[in-house]
Amino acid sequence: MNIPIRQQIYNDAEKWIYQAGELIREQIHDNYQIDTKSNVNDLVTEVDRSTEKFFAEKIREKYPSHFIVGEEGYGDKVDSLDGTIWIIDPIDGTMNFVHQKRNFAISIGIYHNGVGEIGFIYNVMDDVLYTGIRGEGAYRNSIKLPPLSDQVNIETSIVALNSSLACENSRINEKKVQQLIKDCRGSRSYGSAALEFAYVAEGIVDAYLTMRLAPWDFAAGLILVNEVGGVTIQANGQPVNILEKNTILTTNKQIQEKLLDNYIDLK
Ligand code: 2AM
Ligand code: CA
Ligand code: CA
Ligand code: CA
Repeated sequence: MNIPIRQQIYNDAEKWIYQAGELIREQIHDNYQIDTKSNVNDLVTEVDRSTEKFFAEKIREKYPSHFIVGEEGYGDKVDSLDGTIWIIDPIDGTMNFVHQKRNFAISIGIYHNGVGEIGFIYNVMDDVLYTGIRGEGAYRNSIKLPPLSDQVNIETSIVALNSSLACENSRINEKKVQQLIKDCRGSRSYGSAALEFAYVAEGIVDAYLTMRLAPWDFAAGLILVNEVGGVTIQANGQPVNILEKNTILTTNKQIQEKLLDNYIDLK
């Protein structure tokens, strides 16, 4: 992607994210409508929908040739990586949004011909914006993040994962996950995939493992983690498909190898 165009897109996206964040903060104590999606614990609110609509309208007005992939249905039907695609999760961590009124993020990944160019993860209530720009680095509120440590052992690592992975389940060997939880220094579940990616990029969490994420959950995070020298793959070691649901392991290369060899055993 041409650099001046990328800068323009970056500036617009950043401006819209701060505006959307302000709108969300204004509504956080309102009596907004809460619905369920695939199951009773899969929540969506009016605020998720209005926030995605806000981005879709801004993007279509300014960049009519760009494509939008969004969780809440305001995007386009996209089945090719050609062109510029904005992959948007208006609120990542809706359960946290509803129950905790914090610990959720706006996540936007911008891809050009399949290459991740710009990633934004905005922790709305903390007013912390993580950004990643291909080839330029990753930032937390404009402060550049250092490269990930490559010296970390499992024993000194903090691993983020969905705690249901340690329960009996049909997708991953839960005994190995339990062993990982025992062997690592500490495990965490934040309930926002985007923030979990951001924490890996920031180096405050060493790995994040999860069994089912959609493009809008990982599109931005993958770019951030790349920029600090980390890697994001499927839990079976294969590359991630940007437009599909994936299992996800994001971490530095050393831990990735140890996790794949010793702890991740897919059924
Ligand atoms: P969401 O809040 O945007 O739906 C929760 O552990 C994390 O997994 C959140 O980032 C959540 O994103 C994501 N997630 C992906 N698919 C989900 C589903 N079917 N139900 C609930 N959370 C889901
Ligand atoms: Ca959702
Ligand atoms: Ca999400
Ligand atoms: Ca969401």
